[in-house]
Amino acid sequence: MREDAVIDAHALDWLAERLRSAGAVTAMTGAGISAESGVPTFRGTDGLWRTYSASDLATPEAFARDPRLVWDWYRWRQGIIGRAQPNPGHLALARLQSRLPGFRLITQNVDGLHQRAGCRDVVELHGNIWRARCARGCGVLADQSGNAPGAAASDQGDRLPVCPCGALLRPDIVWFGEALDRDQLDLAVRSASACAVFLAIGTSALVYPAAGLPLVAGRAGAVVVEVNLEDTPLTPHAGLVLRGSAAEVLPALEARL
Ligand code: BV8
Ligand code: ZN
Repeated sequence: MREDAVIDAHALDWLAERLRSAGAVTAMTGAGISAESGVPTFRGTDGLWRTYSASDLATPEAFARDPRLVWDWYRWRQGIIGRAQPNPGHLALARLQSRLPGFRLITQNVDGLHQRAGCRDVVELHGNIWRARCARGCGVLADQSGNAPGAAASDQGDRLPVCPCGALLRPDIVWFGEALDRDQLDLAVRSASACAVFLAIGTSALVYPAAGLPLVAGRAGAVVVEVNLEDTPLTPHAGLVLRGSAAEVLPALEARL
């Protein structure tokens, strides 16, 4: 059944029935789910990539060239994200996870808002802004939550964070041209290939390999559902398109479960 209705009750009832009978359900989110928490998206009107260039800030080359510029940008984003609250979209996904045994949540977001909404075992494809790791790769991981607004001022001041091995620490984030964490990617591909329903929520479906996951699910026979304010390259491949904001559509869906 293909429905391009704007959040029509019939489509939500149909989907709720599919979720109830599905053994495994996988949801993947992008920046759109955090937009209503005040976290800028990447490609939206106030999107990060409109103001800043990804190649200047989110690549290993950019960090090698100017680590202070990169850290200043991530600390600015930590400021915004630290003041943000999970919204009804994040909270509805946490409730879906508690009500659907085979539910798996995958995110491209680095903001940690799903975990703050109560979601467990979130597959973070692109890392997390509240973690840093050794830029030389000695394996050290460092908690950055001290940078959150209101957190006890970390003794770091605006010095660049340094690893005990003497190298710089870098944000524990997957930058363009960098491989995703093998285990996280495997888990995501396995969940996509084994689910009966795949929900693609608030993503422009442009960045790979994440954008390939709904297609993996569709090829494996899952119903692919897109929740977005607008069309994306994924729209033609979706079995159901719910045109609306994540903070409205997801609570309405969960309420019908
Ligand atoms: C790699 C961390 C190789 C940084 C990020 C195949 C084809 C073409 C290109 C490639 C390919 N394979 C690889 C590439 C290159 C590249 C890529 O995909 N480039 C794109 C731009 C073409 N991929 C990579 O570089 C990946 N690495 O391939 O490595 C390799 C392999 C092995 C060994 C060595 C190397 C790494 C990609 C990860 C990069 N890091 N994030 C940071 O955050 O600082 S990606 C970053 O951008 C996000 O994490 C996210 O993934 C992406 C942004 O997309 P969205 O989240 O979808 O956000 P966007 O703003 O675009 O869209 C928001 C959507 O929400 C919109 O549709 C909007 O309508 C909607 N919306 C808005 N409000 C709402 C809403 N919807 C609902 N409700 C609302 N309220
Ligand atoms: Zn180190």
